[in-house]
Amino acid sequence: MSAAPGRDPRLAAIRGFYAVLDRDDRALAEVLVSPRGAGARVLQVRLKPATTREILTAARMAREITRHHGALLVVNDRVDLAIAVEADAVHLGQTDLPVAEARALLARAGLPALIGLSTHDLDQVRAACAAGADYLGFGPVSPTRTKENPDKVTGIQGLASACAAAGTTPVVAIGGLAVADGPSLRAAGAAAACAISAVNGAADVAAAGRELGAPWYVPSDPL
Ligand code: 3NM
Repeated sequence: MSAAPGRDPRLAAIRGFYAVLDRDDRALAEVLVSPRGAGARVLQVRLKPATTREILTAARMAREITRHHGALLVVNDRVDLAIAVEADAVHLGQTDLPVAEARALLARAGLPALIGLSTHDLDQVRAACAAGADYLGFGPVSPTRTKENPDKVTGIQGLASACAAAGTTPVVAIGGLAVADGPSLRAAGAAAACAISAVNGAADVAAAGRELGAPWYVPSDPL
């Protein structure tokens, strides 16, 4: 987990609990990224279904909160909205803009945002790395009801193979994860873990997020 030469320092935030804001809810955003809450270092805005205006409003609010807490703001799917709110990263799916086109648009807008790409099998992992994605999502590791038409479940072995294939590119495990899954996900080589329903739907969101991310922050582990 040591930093590779030339690695973008912003990628240090892709570690432990990767939080998703799935509704326009300021209190939820605050508890996800506050160090007194779940303590996520990264927050992705992913509202589905939602209008462009609704996503923009939530992303502006999340920009304010992530800036206050020094966390990374990621906008899902939408390069235009990432530019509008000056996000730190945009997260793309397999059917969204290709990495090169997204990178070119961001450069033209003067926003050197990171680009994350969702992957679901080893071929996609290799292609994403070749295309220059800064980090990868990989899943669904377990069955999920949050995503429409999810890909085939990869299991923890599939995740381990993906992390090996990704090399130094950080991999965020996603899909049907429980808050107790952190140790096995970390052992498989994931840099971070994203759970939406298990954290955002928990009675104690702060405790759930902290539990998921804790294995990446054991005291003996150098950052
Ligand atoms: N992407 P939950 S699975 C947004 O496989 C998303 O790429 C996935 O939600 C993928 O933690 C997923 O509630 C949903 O299962 C994750």
